[in-house]
Amino acid sequence: MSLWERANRVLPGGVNSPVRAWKAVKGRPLFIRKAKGPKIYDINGNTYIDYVCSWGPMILGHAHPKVTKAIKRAASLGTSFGAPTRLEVELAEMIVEAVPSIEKVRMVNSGTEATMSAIRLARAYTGKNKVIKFDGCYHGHADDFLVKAGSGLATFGIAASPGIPHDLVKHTLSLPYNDIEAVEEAFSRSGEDIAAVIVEPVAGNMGVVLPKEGFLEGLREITDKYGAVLIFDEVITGFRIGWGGAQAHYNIMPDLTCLGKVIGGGLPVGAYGGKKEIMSLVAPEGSVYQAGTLSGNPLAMAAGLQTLRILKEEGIYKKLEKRTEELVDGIKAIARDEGVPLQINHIASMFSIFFTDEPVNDYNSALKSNTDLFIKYFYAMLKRGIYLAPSAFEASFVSLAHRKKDIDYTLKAVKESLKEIKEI
Ligand code: HOZ
Repeated sequence: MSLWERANRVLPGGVNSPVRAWKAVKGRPLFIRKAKGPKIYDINGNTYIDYVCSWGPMILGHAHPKVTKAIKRAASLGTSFGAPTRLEVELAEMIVEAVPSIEKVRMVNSGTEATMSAIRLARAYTGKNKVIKFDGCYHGHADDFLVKAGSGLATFGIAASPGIPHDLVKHTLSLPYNDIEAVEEAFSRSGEDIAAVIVEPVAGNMGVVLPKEGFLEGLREITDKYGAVLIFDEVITGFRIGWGGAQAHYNIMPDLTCLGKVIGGGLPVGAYGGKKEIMSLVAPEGSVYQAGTLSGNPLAMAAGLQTLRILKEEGIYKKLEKRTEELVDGIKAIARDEGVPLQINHIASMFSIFFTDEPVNDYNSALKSNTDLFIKYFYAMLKRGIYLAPSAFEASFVSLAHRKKDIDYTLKAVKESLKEIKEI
């Protein structure tokens, strides 16, 4: 019996997270044996240049020697104590120093925990109930957010997950991304009961979609006007699009920020933080309850801390951006030469290709892209040793371990793949 068959007998859909099952590309996932630098190796002896990067965390590349050493050292001292450690304080200090709007932070174990805790906190702080999110944004799998969500739900065309009480989801309003008039209108109708607006400041779960000029500014103004909490979900963008995340890049300060991925250096982690005034409501300083046996886990803290120490070095983000630009510009030029209409949305070291000739600014325009062509491209690239996310609605990530030769090799594969899919 194959490993995939065995997996399907004991794991729902054979996986522990839906997008991994390759349903959107109508295939079977690779089983990964190991990864090093920019490459992953499957159990059948194939090697790929990896642009999934574990869906974002591996910004330094896989198995970075310094991060591995930090994890080994932490593990040799014990893997979990359920008590305070120096490492968690140091990582929190680093986050507070880097992310401009965060004064206090609480470590959790995943992005989902971070966003669900941030919403509870926003409701407690404002005494209001409703939450505005945006179509195609994904904030983890807590009940409040699974309405017109991105990532796996976009991939599988699930509008909303069953199992969520209507009484709860009636408090979630999902509006079109980049549509500030829709937000104004929602506030003028129900502003007295809107606790929070949660947004990916750069959307990364319907593919990459950038905020239009004025959108994030508008959110800040409207939430200020109505006394609602503005939450930036920077689980993907935090320490990815720059040292201070999207908020530093766009210079818009949210009240609360959710983090994950990069701050754990490849280990399970999440965090939420923000203004002292709001964060002081979190137990035990305040009465908003949230807890976790493994929160602040020493291995995750050690990996995160070492990752951030490297990212803080002068010129690191510039280097990463330059490498990504080489790739993105190269793909654009090849697509032009080959006459394949596509859009590339790109910021720093994350990007997405949409097979469409229309700009992609929101969920609807993302859904209009040609997913059949994406599937062909996905397999054409895979055949040539390039591992992309198995969905048209996920971001690609470049790491510091991707060298010029990896980019050149990838561009050669893009050229051949675009030629090939044109002919099908
Ligand atoms: N929701 C993640 C991508 N946006 C997928 C995580 C995974 O399958 O590992």
